[in-house]
Amino acid sequence: MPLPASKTFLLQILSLLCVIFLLPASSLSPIQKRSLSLFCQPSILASSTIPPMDVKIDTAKSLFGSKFSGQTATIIAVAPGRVNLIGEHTDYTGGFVLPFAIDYSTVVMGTGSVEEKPDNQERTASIRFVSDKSPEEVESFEISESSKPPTETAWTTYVVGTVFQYLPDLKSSQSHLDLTFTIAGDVPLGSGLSSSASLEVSVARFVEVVLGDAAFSSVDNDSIKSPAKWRALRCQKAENEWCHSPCGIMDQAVSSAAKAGSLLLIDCRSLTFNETKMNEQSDDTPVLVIANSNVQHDIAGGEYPVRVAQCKTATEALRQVNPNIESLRDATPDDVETAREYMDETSYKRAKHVTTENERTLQAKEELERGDWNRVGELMNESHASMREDYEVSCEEVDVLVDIAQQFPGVYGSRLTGGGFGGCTVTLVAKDKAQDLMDHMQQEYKARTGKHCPCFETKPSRGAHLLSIKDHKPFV
Ligand code: GAF
Repeated sequence: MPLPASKTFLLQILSLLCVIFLLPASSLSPIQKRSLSLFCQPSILASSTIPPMDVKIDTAKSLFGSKFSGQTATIIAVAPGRVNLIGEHTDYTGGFVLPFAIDYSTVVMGTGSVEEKPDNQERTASIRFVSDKSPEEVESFEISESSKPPTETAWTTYVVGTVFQYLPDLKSSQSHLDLTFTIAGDVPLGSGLSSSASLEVSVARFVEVVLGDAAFSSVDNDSIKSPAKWRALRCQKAENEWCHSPCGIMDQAVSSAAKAGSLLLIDCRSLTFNETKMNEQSDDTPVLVIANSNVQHDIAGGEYPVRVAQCKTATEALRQVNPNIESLRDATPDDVETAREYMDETSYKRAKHVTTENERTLQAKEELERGDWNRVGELMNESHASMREDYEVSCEEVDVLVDIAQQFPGVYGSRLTGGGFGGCTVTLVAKDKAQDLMDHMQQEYKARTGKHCPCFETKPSRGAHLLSIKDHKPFV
């Protein structure tokens, strides 16, 4: 599904408008992100206050009314973006991560049905949708089980690739899935807060409602017990295979499975989730502040796939000292030292980051529950140093943000969050110092880089869920 030139031009104009009017564009593709940077340096991609859910719902509703006037929307599915507290670049080697969902999210509203078509030779789907980022454009796709991913990824590929994953659930080769929906989102684009996972997971949750009992019927019985896990796997597959992005499972897993008030320790090999609450017994429970460097991050291109490959090379070297090491998840920092003579310097540094980061992540979970904020902060600082020195996924602006935060009184720890090469930082700070910190970061960051850094305070929010079409309240 390559984009025609006229459409690409239109998308560039829309991307530019997103920047000008400060609208975060949660559902734009890496191609659109690149188009955007052709026009100008991204300035402000996130606002300091998170727009209320009602704004997204109203947008989705009025779009549905104007574009699909003959139909009635019956389903509202929501999926959030995420912040990772610690455990970075460990998911694609089966390690541990400790993210949480945030209030920035994507809403999918619409209707759908499953029909039997006697002439069908294979399972098929018709998908019609409109996004608030390109409200004039009704996107329309016909897919079947034999559809192939496009060579060039457009933002629509995240949607179509996700729907494709659900085709095997249709009862027979005569079955046809029909979907009509609108998308409204506010996860800031390219800021490392998982706008793409939020889009995929919200679409997935929507499709599951249309499929009803048939959802996940093609997987196995276990899927009924843990739909969140299978949803995450399917969304990751959509991103890996359809969008050519070799991401791990973290973003889709937390967007799919997070519980309000909890961080989620995810074992990315077994895909088991362990809810982790910050100890709230004492008055001194700190808060989490996110700061956006406004440097664009893009995991489909660039260095991310290089890191994935480097981890494989390091694993091969580690196998020479221990053949039982299947991935970096199986190795300890001591193993890495032992195998150092079989590795080049780059492989050594990558393996050192991943193995120490896994240990830091497990420890951070314990300390969060215990309420040892100083130790959590130290682990965050160590994690950032490791990402900067050994994994080399930070950048100058992010280092400046982290430096400003780490020096501020009341801050326990600060680090880059997400894929890196730009994006956001997460800072653990005393509650009564959070506002001062945000003011100080904005001022200092501007002085040191000339850039603006939108900041917001956040708390762990809930993962994918459905809202009632009547009163927009969540179904339990
Ligand atoms: C991106 C990827 F999508 C995740 O899978 C993860 O690897 C993260 O970068 C780094 O921890 O968000």
